[in-house]
Amino acid sequence: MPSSDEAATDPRPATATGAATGTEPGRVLASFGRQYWLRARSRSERLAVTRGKRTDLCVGDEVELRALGAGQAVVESLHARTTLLTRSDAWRTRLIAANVDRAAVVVAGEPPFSEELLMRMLIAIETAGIEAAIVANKMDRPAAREAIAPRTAVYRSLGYPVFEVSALTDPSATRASLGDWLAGRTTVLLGESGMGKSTLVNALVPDAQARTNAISQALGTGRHTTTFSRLFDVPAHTASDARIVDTPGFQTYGLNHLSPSQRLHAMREFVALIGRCRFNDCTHRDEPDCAIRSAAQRGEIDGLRYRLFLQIETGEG
Ligand SMILES: Nc1nc2c(ncn2[C@@H]2O[C@H](COP(=O)(O)OP(=O)(O)O)[C@@H](O)[C@H]2O)c(=O)[nH]1
Ligand SMILES: [Mg+2]
Ligand SMILES: [Zn+2]
Repeated sequence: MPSSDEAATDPRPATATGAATGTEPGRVLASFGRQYWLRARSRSERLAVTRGKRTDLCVGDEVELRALGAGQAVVESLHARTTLLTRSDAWRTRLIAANVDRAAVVVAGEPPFSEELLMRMLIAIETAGIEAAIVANKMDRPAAREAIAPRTAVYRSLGYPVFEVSALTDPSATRASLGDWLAGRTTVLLGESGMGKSTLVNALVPDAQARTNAISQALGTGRHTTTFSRLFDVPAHTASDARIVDTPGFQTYGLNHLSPSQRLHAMREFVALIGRCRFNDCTHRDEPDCAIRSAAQRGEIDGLRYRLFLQIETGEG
């Protein structure tokens, strides 16, 4: 656990705050390398650096910060996280967002979305103990709508909330559709580029662009304007007590940080079949009496998800 090192060597109790120590709680609203944009409990926002070159903080993290004046601060310690969403390859794990309750994956029929990427994201989200939903965007386009309908039906039948919206052409209906689900939570938005994630963020958070510009300015001209994740408050008239985290569009989503068993258990329709194969070490490809393959062949579980799962397992080795 990378985050525990510093806390363990910190003599102050984790709950120490205020005048005695000169620190106050804050939240990471955006992160870029070793620099963080924080909001203190006093609601002032400032740029912060970490001690000891630590880079293991991410958007959503709760920290203790010490103001240094001139809009600067130093992060003294990291509070325990309720959740942590990550992605990984064979070499490293990247932090996406901390302390989020929910995740919405934005998909659309035009351009066609990658269902393998959607599955990878859902597997990571659910294994992290985060509630998932799917936002099907561009419903104003009949062709996009038709292309996506059979697939969203599968996810609805698996129990995922599916919100059908047109973020560009009907932002007010989009806000009405998502408002209740967002209320009282912190939600991270994920999706491939081109699906309409920025359009959706702008529909939910009208000052998102202005706030992003302010952060870019604090960092120095034009840096990273579209490549960092940001946490925004959703206006109360759209959803009360709601926050969303916008993320850059991912073209890949590695699951190397999960075990094969974790990936298998995140396939909702597989769960009732696990342990029913003839062989304990069944890979669910071509072994005789594989309960999962048989269910796919009989049409009891979705064939495409079954095939894409095998493809994901091949990729993850
Ligand atoms: N027809 C239609 N186009 C949309 C909608 N939402 C976004 N788009 C368009 O899709 C393209 C990609 O949108 P953008 O928000 O930049 O996607 P991102 O890469 O996921 O952030 C842009 O040309 C948008 O105008 C929608 O609801 N309907
Ligand atoms: Mg975008
Ligand atoms: Zn099997």
